[in-house]
Formats: sequence, structure tokens, C-alpha cells
Amino acid sequence: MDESWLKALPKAELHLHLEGALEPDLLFSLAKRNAIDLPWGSVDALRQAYSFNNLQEFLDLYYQGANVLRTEQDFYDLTRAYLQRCKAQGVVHVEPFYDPQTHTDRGIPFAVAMEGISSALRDGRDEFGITSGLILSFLRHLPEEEAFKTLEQAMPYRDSFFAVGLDSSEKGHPPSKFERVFAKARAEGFLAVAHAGEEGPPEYVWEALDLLKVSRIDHGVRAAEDPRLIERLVEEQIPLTVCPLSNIKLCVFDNMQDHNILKLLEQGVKVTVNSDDPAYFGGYVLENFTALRDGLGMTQDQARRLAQNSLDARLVSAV
Ligand code: ES4
Ligand code: ZN
Repeated sequence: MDESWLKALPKAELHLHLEGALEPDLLFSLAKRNAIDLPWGSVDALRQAYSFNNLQEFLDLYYQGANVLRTEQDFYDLTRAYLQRCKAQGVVHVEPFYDPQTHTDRGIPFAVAMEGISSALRDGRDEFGITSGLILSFLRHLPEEEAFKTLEQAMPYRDSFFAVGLDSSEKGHPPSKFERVFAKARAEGFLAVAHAGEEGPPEYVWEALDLLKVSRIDHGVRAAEDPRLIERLVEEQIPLTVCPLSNIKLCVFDNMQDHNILKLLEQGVKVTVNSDDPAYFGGYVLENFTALRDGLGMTQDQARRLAQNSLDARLVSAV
């Protein structure tokens, strides 16, 4: 199974943080454009810093990197660069996240990120034929009250996103902390997704399903520790948006050889392949597929089923 066959396979990406698609080269050019001093002397020095023992170490760098995003054009350029990668890799549909609080908390008006991202997604549809829907994601290390404020700020842009999500530091911040704001978002007509079972225990996956009423689980690989949970995921065909390279970079698994995605696939769980934060974790969707081929012995039939799962697990249709 060569790379060109994997490339030609139509795929959807359902777990991608736009801020995590900020490549070091673009980060440096935006810093220059916005006259921002960086703590790293060069693009290579920044790349050297991409070594993490856990989720928190990564997040500290990710939020620091996002600081160069200041103008609507910056968010446009970031989103467009990501869509160009998708186009080159046979990704035909994307449902990216962005974290409004990462930007509003440092004084960037809500409208700036939202409008830059939305117009790039619109142009991506027209120019590249990539369909998309945006997910507004709450930062779980912050209080639920802040998530309520973010949802309120988003209401004038309600047609620009279709779902809410939950990301950032998982341990100690269970889905139950956000039960009320998710209920409000669902009452407003939004779908819900949530990161759960990346570093956190299977209980967080149960909570995401039962309390937040999510349509998909982001990551969810630790569900494998609870056979009853696996039964439920199979029975209800709840998609997991798995991110293999991310899981290795953040030490969720020691080696790709230890990753459980193909075992979950064979158990009947609706797993998909995604890149999470491709600029930080060493690759986009295609590199995640090749890593599964090289590290786990993924077969052509398995690759086909994983790609089909990603198309089946879309939550927005051709827009
Ligand atoms: C994230 Cl890998 C991961 N997990 C949780 N939150 C995130 N935000 C960006 N990447
Ligand atoms: Zn993620």
C-alpha cells in the first residue's frame, strides 16, 4: 500500500485544532508581521522544543505559539494553509476546532478569530472543494462560567459553527464540570463533542456520553480499559476521533506498536484517524495513516474501513 493510494483515498478529518496547525515557519512570519519578540532564536530552535512528556507540557507551548495570532488575516492564513495540506492529502471534508478563549483572554476580540477562520473555510469550499463545519471548543481548565460567556459571545455567529467541544487539560477537569453549559448549547441547537479518555479515565468517556450527550468522543483510547464501555461504543456506533501520532508524542502510548486503534477497529468500534495538532506532532492525516501502516501493520482493507468511518462520522453534510 503506497502513499499515493493512501492519498487518493477520500478522507475526512474530524479532530484538528486550528491553533495546532500553526507551522513553525508561519509562526515566525506572523511574529515578524506583528512585531512580536519570540523566546526561540530560530525556526529550528522552536522545532527542538517540540518534545513532550505529557499533554500539559504540550499545551504550555501551544498556547505560547498561539500568541502570534493577532489579526483576522492571521487566522485566515492559518486556516488556509491547513486546507491546502488537506487538498494535497485527499482530505475532502474537515470539522476543525478552535478555542475562542485562547484568543479573547489575551485581548483579541471574538470577531477577529471567528471571521478570519470562517472566511478561509468558505474560500476552501469554493476553491478546493473541501466541505467543512467549525466546532467551538471550551477550555476545560477554566471555570464553566467562562464557557457560558464564550457561548454568549458566539451567538451573533451562530451560523458559523455547528457544535461545541471541550479540550485542554483533561485530568481534574471532568465533563461533569461543563454539564450546564453543554445543556445550554444543545438547547440552542448545537451538537456536542468532547475530548475524553486521552489522559483521563474511562469514567470521563461515560460522563461525556451521559451528561454532555456528545455525538462523538475525541480520542477515547482509554475506553479500552472498560469492557462495558467498549460494548456501548460498539452498540451505539459512537465514533472515536483517534490521533495516533499525537498519542505517541504525548506519551499516551510508548510506541506506535502499542497503539490500540486497530484492535478497537476489529472489535467494531467506529474509530477514525486524525492529526490533532499536526504542526506539533509530526504530521497531518496522511502521515498518521502511513505511521499506522509502518508501525502497526495496518492493511489496505483496514485503511479503507478507517477512511470510510471518517466519512460516516461527519456531523455536517455538504456545506
Ligand atoms: C489538544 Cl492533544 C489535545 N488534547 C486536549 N486539548 C488540546 N488542545 C489542543 N490539542
Ligand atoms: Zn485534540
